[in-house]
Amino acid sequence: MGYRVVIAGATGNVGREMLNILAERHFPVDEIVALASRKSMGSEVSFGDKTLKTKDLDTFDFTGWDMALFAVGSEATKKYAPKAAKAGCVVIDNSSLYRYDPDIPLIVPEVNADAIHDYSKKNIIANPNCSTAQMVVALKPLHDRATIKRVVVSTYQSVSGSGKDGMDELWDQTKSIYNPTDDKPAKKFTKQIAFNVIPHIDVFMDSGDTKEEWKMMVETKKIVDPKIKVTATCVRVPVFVGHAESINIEFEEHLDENEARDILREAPGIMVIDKREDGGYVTPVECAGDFATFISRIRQDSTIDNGLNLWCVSDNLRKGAALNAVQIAELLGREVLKKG
Ligand code: 2RA
Repeated sequence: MGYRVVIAGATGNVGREMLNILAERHFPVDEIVALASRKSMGSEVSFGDKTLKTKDLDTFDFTGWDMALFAVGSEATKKYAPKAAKAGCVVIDNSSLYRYDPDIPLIVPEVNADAIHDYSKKNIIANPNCSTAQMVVALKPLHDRATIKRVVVSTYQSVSGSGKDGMDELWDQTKSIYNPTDDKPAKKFTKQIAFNVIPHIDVFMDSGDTKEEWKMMVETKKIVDPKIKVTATCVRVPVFVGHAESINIEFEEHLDENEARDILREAPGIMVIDKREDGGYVTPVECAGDFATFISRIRQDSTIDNGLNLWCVSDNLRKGAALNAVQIAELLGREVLKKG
């Protein structure tokens, strides 16, 4: 016996990946339904070798459904997630709406799986921001060994993080560069993204940080350890899929780079590709479609006591969103609902 699963937002980048990954990982599904907004209702999405016709999220009755994976953005989540939760359907939400609610667990299964037992307070579980998810997978095993004091991270985030419109803008703008009569000015992004990088993701806050940078700081504290200090600079780059991060870590005690490499090699969800030679590292185009969080360029930071640098790359639609949500669903099934 399996689960009755709802995918809300099934026609978006993340919703489609949720369906792909549920099928790839043979999640025990008795029945699955794909929901979309009224304007996308009736469109077809794939679930393994099946085709699902999307139904209307607005009128859907969640009663009798075990879990609902939401990828609809904060506004629609606010309207429909409480309705699902009240009907007894556990919500796993990819938006940022509930991540900072003290009564709602924010989970990366490789890092804080035990938090799954807190789901029952509101029948909602939050999925972290994509740039946070891959980073905390790398931080956790190192924190357990040498206690992290401070993290300085610069991100190189692909356009798929901003949705299909962002991907279309990169594609169209790149083509127009070679065809000046077909000028494609910035719309989705604040400036040209083709052959350019933009140090601005989400909105600016009074501190001068962007909300994306704030999310990395706050979510790392909630998922790993509230004592860890994080400062981030989040940058949009002309890559379709795959976020990359340059991470500088300061520990309470010394951690040798070779021991760090061995720890990461053994850690869940991580693939270490780290050779000091041409091509001995991972780049975003190689991570797209993969489940792993890739770590390269592991090396001591000799400018501070107990410092380490590393390079972290992962598919932002997978570990950064859909895969993490499916892993939470697997955890919920294994530890709580116990069907399947
Ligand atoms: C981005 N992390 O990359 C944000 C939301 N997915 O745009």
